[in-house]
Amino acid sequence: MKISIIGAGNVGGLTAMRVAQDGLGDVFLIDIAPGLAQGKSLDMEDARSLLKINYNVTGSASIKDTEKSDIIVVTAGLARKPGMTREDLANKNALILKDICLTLRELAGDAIVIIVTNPLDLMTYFALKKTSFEPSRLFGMGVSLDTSRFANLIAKELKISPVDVEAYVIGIHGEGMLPLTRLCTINGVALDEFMQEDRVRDLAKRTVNRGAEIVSLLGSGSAYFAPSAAIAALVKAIAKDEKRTIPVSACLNGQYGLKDVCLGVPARIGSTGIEEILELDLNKEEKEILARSAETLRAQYKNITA
Ligand code: NAI
Ligand code: 2OP
Repeated sequence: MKISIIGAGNVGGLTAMRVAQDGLGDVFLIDIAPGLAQGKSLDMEDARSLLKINYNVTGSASIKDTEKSDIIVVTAGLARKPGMTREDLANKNALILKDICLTLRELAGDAIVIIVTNPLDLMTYFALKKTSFEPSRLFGMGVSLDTSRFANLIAKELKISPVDVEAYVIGIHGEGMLPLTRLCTINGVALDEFMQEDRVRDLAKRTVNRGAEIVSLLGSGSAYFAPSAAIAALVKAIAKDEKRTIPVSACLNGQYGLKDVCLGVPARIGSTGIEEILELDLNKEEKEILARSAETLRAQYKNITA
């Protein structure tokens, strides 16, 4: 497997390390900043004898090195600063993505592409339009990170292992995300058996704000430990044809009553990318929130000038 990661910043660098250490394939780390990807890949190589793992990581400043990749992760672009929303990054990151997409279409037309650059759902849709890739082969990572954050907060509150929590977050990877509190379970038992409704609502709110909370604590840059873990899980599901259900930003085609918009929904992920988008049994209020999110994204997309 050839796995290319475009953008060797905080998220891309750590993703390269996780994917290499998991033995998922030969990793190509690419960044426009001279020396950055090469420097990080040499550093990662130097760890091989300590870790007793023989992985291959190649650093490059040329996007042409993505040629004939099986999987491509796009993390190139600006990260938000304190006080910024993800949407504030739209135009600048669209410009960066535009050139990358044209190259990918030319050199790696058979790859499965995971978009990470924010604002995630808008950039995923933008990349689909620019590459003309099949929607099953190009999708975004966002709500699996939010789901993991929600599970973590629930586990901490109940003083249990996060492994036993099944959380659900769908919709926009942004302020409009939809934590599905009524579907969350602990080892199959509904969350409301363990926690008062107002506590659950509070944790859902903290999940929505978690990215901003981390941005404001870091002072510069945004989260990368959990994001890179979420990306590595998707790469593994594809590389190992795991057929795992993982929420991703997918281009809907009638599911949830919506079409031609990228939104976070659970999907079965395997070697061909999205094998199926799963439709949760949403209530009227939840469906309305998703429909409003789709409208918001469509309006925001119209403002992208790249
Ligand atoms: P960073 O600033 O550490 O790294 C971004 C890298 O992209 C820089 O090294 C830069 O040189 C590189 N880059 C810019 N233009 C490029 C091009 N044309 N070709 C190759 N490389 C290029 O930022 P970080 O923290 O790694 O975040 C990257 C992006 O991922 C941001 O847009 C951020 O908002 C987003 N993000 C999304 C998450 C999600 O859940 N979807 C989670 C975390 C970050
Ligand atoms: C996050 O949620 C920056 O989108 C990224 O942390």
